[in-house]
Amino acid sequence: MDAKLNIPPVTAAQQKAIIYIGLGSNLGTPIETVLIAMTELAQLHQSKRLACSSLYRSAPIGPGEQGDYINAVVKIETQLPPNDLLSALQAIEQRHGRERNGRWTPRTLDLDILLYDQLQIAHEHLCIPHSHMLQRNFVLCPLLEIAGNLTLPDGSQLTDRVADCPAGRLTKLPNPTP
Ligand code: A4P
Ligand code: MG
Repeated sequence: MDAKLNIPPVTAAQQKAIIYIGLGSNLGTPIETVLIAMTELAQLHQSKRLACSSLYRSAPIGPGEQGDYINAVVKIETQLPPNDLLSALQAIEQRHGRERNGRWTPRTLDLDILLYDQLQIAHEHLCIPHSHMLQRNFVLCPLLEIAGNLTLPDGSQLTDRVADCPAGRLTKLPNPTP
């Protein structure tokens, strides 16, 4: 049992999981930040980056006046268990000067675990699949780009979820990603 999160170890140490990480930034230099974070995700311990989506510019969801977000999704094969993965992602966020000033406030970098194989976790500090992903086209569209035929842990098809997702201003950018 993981002492910090009280989550049972879902993968044996050597077992490989396919995971999807959502990246978001709307403070500082978001395009550069997301591109650098994609490189840093390629260097995660016991992991191999398999694919990066395009960058997307999206309308901000959150309180007050905020700049547009840059969003993307990265596919990774990892042997890190979910709690270690979360810690590693938070360390990357911190290196990018992430400050936590309240829910959905502007941020230099947000890294969310969207999916971890077919795992479902509902814990105060770790919820997988990520709580709001099915309502967000800035998550589902980049995910569809790199995982077209994906079946979600609830048995639904990603393509159906994209069709049902509320519309929101979203533009795919021409910038090349790694
Ligand atoms: N946490 C729980 N589950 C996860 C998970 N699957 N992945 C916990 C990562 N973290 C997870 O996160 C708060 C806590 O969530 C963490 O301590 C972790 O234990 P946070 O990054 O400090 O705060 P937050 O991101 O403001 O909260 P939340 O509710 O995760 O927000 P979201 O859902 O990440 O939304 N608009 C656009 N256009 N694009 C965006 O990317 N992002 C947000 C943030 C709001 N509006 C946006 C975007
Ligand atoms: Mg978050």
